[in-house]
Amino acid sequence: MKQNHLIPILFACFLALPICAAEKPNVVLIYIDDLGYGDLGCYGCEDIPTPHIDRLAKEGVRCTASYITNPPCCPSRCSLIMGQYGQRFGKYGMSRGLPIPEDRPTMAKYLSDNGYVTGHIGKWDIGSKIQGPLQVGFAKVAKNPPRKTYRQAKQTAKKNKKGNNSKYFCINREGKEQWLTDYDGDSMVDFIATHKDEKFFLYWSPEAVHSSHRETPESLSGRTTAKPNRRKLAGGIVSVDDQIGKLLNVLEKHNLRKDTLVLFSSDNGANGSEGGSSAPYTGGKGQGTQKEGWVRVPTIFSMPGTLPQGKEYHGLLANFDFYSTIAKLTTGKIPQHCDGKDLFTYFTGTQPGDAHEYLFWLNNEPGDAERRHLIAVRWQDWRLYKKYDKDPWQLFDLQADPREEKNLAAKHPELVRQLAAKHAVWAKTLAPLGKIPETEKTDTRVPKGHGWNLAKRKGKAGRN
Ligand SMILES: [Ca+2]
Repeated sequence: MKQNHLIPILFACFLALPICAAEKPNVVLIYIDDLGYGDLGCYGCEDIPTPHIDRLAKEGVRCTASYITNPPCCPSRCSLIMGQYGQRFGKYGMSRGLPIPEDRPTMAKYLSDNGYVTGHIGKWDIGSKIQGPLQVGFAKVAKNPPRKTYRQAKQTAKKNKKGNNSKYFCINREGKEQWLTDYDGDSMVDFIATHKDEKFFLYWSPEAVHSSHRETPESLSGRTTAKPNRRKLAGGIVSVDDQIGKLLNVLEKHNLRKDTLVLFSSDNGANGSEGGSSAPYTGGKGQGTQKEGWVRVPTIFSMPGTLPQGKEYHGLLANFDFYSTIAKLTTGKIPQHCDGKDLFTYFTGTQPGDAHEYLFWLNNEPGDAERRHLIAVRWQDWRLYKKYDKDPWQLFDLQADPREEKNLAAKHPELVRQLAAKHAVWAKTLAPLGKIPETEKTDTRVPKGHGWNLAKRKGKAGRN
């Protein structure tokens, strides 16, 4: 019977799903600033509607143990773009201005060298002052639109000497005020419509939802049921969700949804001072930077037809896995310098268990804010951490105690010893603390205006 022959063929195809997919898919990487683990509908949030991000999860893989090993903004992004623990290139804390290495390709350069049109929209905060997006592998970057100017400093998002510029209202090409996140979404649509017939890699890393949200209009906040302490932030998250809606629309319009990996994540945990939530975990930005909520972030991979849909993946992974996963998907191989794994093999079940048996933290740069110091290990359900070298280790069972209220170090000394020993072995493989160059006068990071800035060298983005 023909039907009987068909079943094994279909089954074989299912097992080899990534191979059956488009040969060179597009990639849209979305990296939200300070978005907490508990602030999306698909992660249990009830007061902020996020239907489009929830749809990504429904049509993809929702990761429940996705980590930032190098918080906050700057180190997180450096680790992401290099596909490595930041300590592999001497980054042990914020260290803004520390160059990213040039002896190994950034994610953008790797994809550019493999025939991709590479574009960036939004906040950069990577590398030294002369390492802007156009210098490290992006072919085009959305210009930074002019911001609305307030007459009185007290109305601005930032009270500083530079003037009364808005953080979240820009002036668009038509001369009208527009919410910056919304403007970014239009830029995403423009990029995809322009490059729909090529293979593209788009990296959107908005200012959203970094503080301060004091300008958030009621037209956004009013769509939530959030309480006053998080109502402004909630409006900012609603706008992010709107842009995911635009993104899905433009992909569908050009029949690219199945040919495009959409990867959605956050650069570090929730900002408690804005009312951000790490639920069911505790901690986050500003206060609680030794706790789980500072480093565990929402992460969704969506690629219908290639990845399973509506799946939850509970294995340990980190943001440096994104590079390896994207490289494997687009080129079939992973650059040698990468610390990450091809997550698709775990999502599709080809590989069982955690993508990483252990994840490590060593964020103790002498010049960084001490409140962010963190030395830690994750293994299975366990979290071992301390703030300073001299401190005793604390051990928590995150499954039984997600709020980290019961230190079990005294109860499990052998486990503490084993995990600490693993950390010590890992730490020996790292580079020494990097030095930030003293003077670099040229700042090439964020061009001003509307439209796109292009890399100078035709056919080959970046400096080398
Ligand atoms: Ca951040």
